[in-house]
Amino acid sequence: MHYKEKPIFPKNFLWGASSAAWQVEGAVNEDGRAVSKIDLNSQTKKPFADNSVASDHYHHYKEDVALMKEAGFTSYRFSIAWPRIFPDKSGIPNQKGINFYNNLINELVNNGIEPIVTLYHYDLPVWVDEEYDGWYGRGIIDAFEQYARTCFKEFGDRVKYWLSINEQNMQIVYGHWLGTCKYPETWFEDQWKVNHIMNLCHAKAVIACHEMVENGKIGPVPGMVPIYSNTGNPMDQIARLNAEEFTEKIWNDFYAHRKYSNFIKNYWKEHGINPDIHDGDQEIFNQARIDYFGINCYRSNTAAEAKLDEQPQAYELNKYGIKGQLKFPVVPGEYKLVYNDYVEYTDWDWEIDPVAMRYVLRDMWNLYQLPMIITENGYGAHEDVDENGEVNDAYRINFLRDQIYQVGLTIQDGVEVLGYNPWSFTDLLSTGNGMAKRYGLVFINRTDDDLRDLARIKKASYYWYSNLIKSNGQNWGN
Ligand code: BGP
Repeated sequence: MHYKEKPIFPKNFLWGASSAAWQVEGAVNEDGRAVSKIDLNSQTKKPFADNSVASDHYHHYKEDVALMKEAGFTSYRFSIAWPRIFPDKSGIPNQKGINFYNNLINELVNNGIEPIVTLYHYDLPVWVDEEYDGWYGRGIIDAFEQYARTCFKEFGDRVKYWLSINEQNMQIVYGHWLGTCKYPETWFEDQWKVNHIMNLCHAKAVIACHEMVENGKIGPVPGMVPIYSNTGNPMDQIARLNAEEFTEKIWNDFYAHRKYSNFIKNYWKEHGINPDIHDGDQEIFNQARIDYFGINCYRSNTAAEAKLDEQPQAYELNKYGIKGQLKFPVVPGEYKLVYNDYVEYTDWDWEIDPVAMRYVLRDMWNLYQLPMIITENGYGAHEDVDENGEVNDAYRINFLRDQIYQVGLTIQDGVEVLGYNPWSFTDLLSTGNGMAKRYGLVFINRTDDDLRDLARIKKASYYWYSNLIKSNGQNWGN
């Protein structure tokens, strides 16, 4: 639908930005924090980058919150590091870890910034991995519940917006890359057992939040990549639906309806997969009614038919930010992803597609009728300060302007969107590319190999975003 008037954002719209503990905090060995699996990954596996210092937010949090305040933020989405709260299996929480988050939360709240907190964003403590075989053993369910309950008890008086698990769908679909998969030879079947255990952890957190946090709201954070059909060919349409099911819809249907869909149950049957569902699991799911969805959305994908006799191709991510390196997957009989002639691509071959934002929000609303908060969206780029010590990221301003405008149009379409928190506030480590792929509104003066002085430098996009949000989405700039 076309509107004569420019979009109007609701009063109290949550304007902020987003981060995750392991990518921003650093201080991995400080104040009793234990080692997490993703530390080991980031410190040993190229092109991941060593997260020991990251953006050193652990030591700069006051300065960072002051910059948020100056920009006019009304929200900040971040994650708590499980290995800071429970560094070992003793069940005794680490007071120094709790103190850090108390300080951060107080700093935010005292500056009028609503904390939106993710419980789990990829930092699995090594002791959990060793004790319970990572996400493979049901022992993790109690450990996760204890961790979630501790967070609700310690922070629930001030934190009202909670998120359970970041991009569970991506942790399964890209299990090899994100470290969820421990035994590659059996992942085809194991992934559904692991997913079921993650679902139980999510559900336990949802139930505990409602029990313990007065006026608390909790939801999952799917990684959303809306999928278009490559052509009007009916088989491409079915491929589109298949791609959507296997990368996101299976998860979203589960969160919203609290039971497995016929689609996935039939798939398991067809492939002889037993996801190891125990008696009583469904009763737990029944109680886990979510309040909203966090939406991570950066890009779109385009699907086409993949015939049964086509050569399979695994997804190969673009590792170094040189265009053309990404290889889209081919799953014979289900779907393949293809390049889309109608959109531009970033250096990492991610589609630059603002309309995808409207598409995904409309689609999710039509399916589930639940409010949404955008918890990630952003533009990853190679960047450094120029000769004047500035970062003129005009491309990011264009990206954000177009994306936010589409959010506004979606609100005009009648969709309930509560906030916009792009990735990321400061530069931080990209999941796979360290500081080589920057997303921040604020530059962190370091590279992967040189820590420089870790100074915070506001990029052009910081000023632009600040003007927009201080006008509650009216001042779009030039
Ligand atoms: C999301 C993750 C984030 C973040 C972002 C950008 O999937 O939740 O942790 O890293 O993607 O991805 P990348 O850093 O690989 O560019």
